[in-house]
Amino acid sequence: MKIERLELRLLKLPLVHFFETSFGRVHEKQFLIIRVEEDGTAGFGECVADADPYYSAETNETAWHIISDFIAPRVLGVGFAHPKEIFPALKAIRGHNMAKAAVEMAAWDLYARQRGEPLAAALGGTRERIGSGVSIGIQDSLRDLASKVENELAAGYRRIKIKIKPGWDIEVVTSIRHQFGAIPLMVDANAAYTIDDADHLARLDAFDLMMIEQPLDYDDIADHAALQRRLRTAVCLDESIKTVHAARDAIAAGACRIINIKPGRVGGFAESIRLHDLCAGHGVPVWHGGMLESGIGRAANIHLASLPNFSLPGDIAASKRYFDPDLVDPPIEVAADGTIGVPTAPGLGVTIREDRVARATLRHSVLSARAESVTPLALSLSKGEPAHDEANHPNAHPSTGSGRAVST
Ligand code: OSB
Ligand code: MG
Repeated sequence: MKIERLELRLLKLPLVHFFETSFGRVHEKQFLIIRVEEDGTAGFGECVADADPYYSAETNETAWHIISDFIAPRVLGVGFAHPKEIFPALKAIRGHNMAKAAVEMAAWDLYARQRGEPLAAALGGTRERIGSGVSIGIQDSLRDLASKVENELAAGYRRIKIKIKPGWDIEVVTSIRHQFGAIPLMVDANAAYTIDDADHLARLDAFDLMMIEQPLDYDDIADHAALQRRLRTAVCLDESIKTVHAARDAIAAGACRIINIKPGRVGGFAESIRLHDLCAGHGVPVWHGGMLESGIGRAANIHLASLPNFSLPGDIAASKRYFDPDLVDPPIEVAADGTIGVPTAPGLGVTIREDRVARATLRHSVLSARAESVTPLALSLSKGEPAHDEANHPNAHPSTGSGRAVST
């Protein structure tokens, strides 16, 4: 596989419903879509960075910069026998896992399409359907929350996750348990507490939750270990697991009993598979997280979640909860039994509606490795001078780490 052309787009889509976590409320989603191409076949990847650095340090702007200036020059025109070679080829770039993942996952899609097989087959997936859960944001009232929970249970979802924060926690869980009984229920705090809240969080033990996700700070393994010793409820880590090493350390420290895998957070599919296998080897169940992805990222998540140790329902829900219309045809749907079928067509296995992608685009840039498209501007590049791409972004300045990427 040799990527000849890499296209970046910044998109904006309104959310069907606002989504609120402990770090704020969002009404729309801005995100990057990466398209890679070889011999007329394209692969797509969605970047899960946000407009702001709240869930993670990365943003759309940092991802745009890192992909244009550092990742593209290391993949364009380079022969890879397999997409798992891409993450190691980016080792010189520290961090920026979401930027790396967007390109790496697009390359996996391209690879699978070239082989004519679904992404799940390339990744080593073993199930035909995945269990689906929902993540319900913080609401304006307990009544609003109850009506959402009721709708999602009626739709068949296999577990309900509710977002909590100080002031929206014990009372909320009490009321949901009271109204809905023994439903599969968990909470996600997005790092809103400190170890000083351990007594308070221990009150959640009374409610038989499946787990409490990321209660403490995003880089704090030691305090999560102290908290897990204190709780009967399983701790699940999300934000803290940015690398396979972090997972190894968290498991060794007893900081969690469950891990949430988001390929964007760990640098792509190859690292996700390593993380999945590490957890399987330690008897730690995993589930697939979500980042309010469009159908492009959502389809990718479904393929990954078909691997065997994804034994708990994940945050991969139907398109219509997020975007109307979504960017893919058919939209992602959940069956009455709370499962989603893994697409069987090549690659992501969904049709990307490039018309809708184009309509949602705020900014667009194309980088190319093809010698025949070298223009006078691009020629100056090979002499090591700064280049410009076709971005209408004043700060866009894709240079050529290796002198390989040239603008078309
Ligand atoms: O913590 O899992 C999270 C969304 C954005 C950022 C972080 C998280 C989430 C979700 C939503 O919980 C999951 C989804 O439905 O995509
Ligand atoms: Mg989370």
